[in-house]
Amino acid sequence: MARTPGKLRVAWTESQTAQALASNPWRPVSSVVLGHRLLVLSDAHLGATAPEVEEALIGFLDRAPTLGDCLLLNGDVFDFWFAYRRVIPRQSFHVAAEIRRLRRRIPVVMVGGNHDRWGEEFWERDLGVDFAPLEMTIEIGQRAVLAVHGDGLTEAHWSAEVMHRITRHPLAIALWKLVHPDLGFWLVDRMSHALGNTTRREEVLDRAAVRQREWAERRLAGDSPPGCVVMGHTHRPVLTEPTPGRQYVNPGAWMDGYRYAVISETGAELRTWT
Ligand SMILES: [Mn+2]
Repeated sequence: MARTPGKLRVAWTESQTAQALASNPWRPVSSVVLGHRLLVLSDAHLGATAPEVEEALIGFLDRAPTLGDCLLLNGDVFDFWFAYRRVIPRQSFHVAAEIRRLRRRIPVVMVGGNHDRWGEEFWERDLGVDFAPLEMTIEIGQRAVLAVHGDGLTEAHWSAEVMHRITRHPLAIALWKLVHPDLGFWLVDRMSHALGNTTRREEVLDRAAVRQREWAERRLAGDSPPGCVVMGHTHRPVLTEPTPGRQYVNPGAWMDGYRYAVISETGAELRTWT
């Protein structure tokens, strides 16, 4: 399936980060390297998961600078997130505040998932977090890392494709913005299965995970491949190296045992937070 190319290419050097934060803490800078030790997590589905999932994530964000030197939030951190003009979703407040606090210490970037793609300029303007709704390429040392949540690549059923087109359409997004947020969230609670990814059927997820890996391995074997492809969405932890030095990573879901990954210039590791 054809994909929109990455909206932005973000990176920092340490001194440029410091400089940018000193002159204007609201805008991140693009330059060369985001960091050398990238933390990746996705699929916390906050709002639909137990309070402990949020508490653990806040603990992780607080300690993140001791684990890595930059962070990628790779989609579906929130079970629903939508950028209204003047209000923000209440259930995301604590984690958003913690992300803001962390952003003062290390670079943070975010890619939208099928549950929280509608970030618009909120993350960048209010939190200093580079945000891309579909995919992003970042530099970790000399290594290009392609980050994509993974929805739209793995669903075999036509209805999922229709849903992806609707939820990504500018007109649908503009109309949704006119719905009162309390009503909007009430509606989402009732139709969240339609956003996809709520299936817990093991064999469906297994097949989706295989399609994701195949997609990633095609990207790694294609023209000007990245050094690493990272995805979430299927909640299946995976680490493969189809070509020496080129890896596909899925950290698995934060909501399933607080999983995350660490990607460096030369390797990647699957981890769990305790
Ligand atoms: Mn997802």
